[in-house]
Amino acid sequence: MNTLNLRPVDVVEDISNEEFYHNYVKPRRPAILKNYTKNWAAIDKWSPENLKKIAGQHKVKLYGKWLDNSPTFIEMPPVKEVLFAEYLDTIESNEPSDLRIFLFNLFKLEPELLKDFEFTPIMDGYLKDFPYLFFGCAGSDVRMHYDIDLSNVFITQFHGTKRFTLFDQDQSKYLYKFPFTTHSAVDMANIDFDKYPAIKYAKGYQCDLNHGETLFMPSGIWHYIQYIDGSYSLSLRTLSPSRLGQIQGAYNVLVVRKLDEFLNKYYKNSWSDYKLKKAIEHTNEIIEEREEDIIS
Ligand SMILES: O=C(O)CCC(=O)C(=O)O
Ligand SMILES: [Fe+2]
Repeated sequence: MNTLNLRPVDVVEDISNEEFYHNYVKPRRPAILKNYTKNWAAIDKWSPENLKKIAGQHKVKLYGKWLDNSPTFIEMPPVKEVLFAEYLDTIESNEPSDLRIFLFNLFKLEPELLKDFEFTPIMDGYLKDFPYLFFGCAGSDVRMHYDIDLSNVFITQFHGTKRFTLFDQDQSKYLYKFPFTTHSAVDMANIDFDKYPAIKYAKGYQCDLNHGETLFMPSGIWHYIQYIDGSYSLSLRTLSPSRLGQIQGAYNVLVVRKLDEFLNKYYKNSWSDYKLKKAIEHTNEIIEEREEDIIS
């Protein structure tokens, strides 16, 4: 059957730091945290209206749909630049649009916003210089990837609902990863099961995240995100729990990504064709083996 194999994500009310570590961080299991934001003024304060008052005058770069570029290129050029207030109006209207802002460190421009949340002490190792905001209009989506630095992410939702489809790192073999990147070739909004048949073997999770809830995305977890409503999130990161993960994360950022950028620049189309061919070949080989095992 051409469907995804997805189960719900655990919903956690109150949990001690020890339990959180043993049940979620160490086994790399995602969780929706209901109380992560219990001391955050931001939950009531960061309405589109207030953000417009505080920061509406800044110019922001907007990005479109990833498939409008070559799917193997990870860097996307912005499609336009507008006033933040104007973009927030589009989000609030809930009109469908592909326009998004990502990795936005608004706190550098408006540092007083830092007072509205805390790095909730459920675990250690926060990367406090990198609190990022992500915005998207209703109907926009974020292509399936895992975060290159292999940090854990606490992503808190504001204003509307977002849908997350998640796969553990050990499911990578079914996910058509482009070599030298942490991105999948599959368009999850419209899955082509003929071209990407292995995806039906991947076991994952799906959940909706609503205003004030936080999703814990453990180090290395694949995520595909759909903005059901025009909305936004704050994502806080902590270092990968294992030393090996930290080294691998730094190596990915400093070596693998740079090499990919270099090859994109100098061998544009042939490098891109090679990555797409490898992504498909590699994953389809795995399912051929799997299907042979079932027959024999
Ligand atoms: O929510 C988004 O728009 C993207 C979030 C994401 O990929 C992340 O926090 O790692
Ligand atoms: Fe991500």
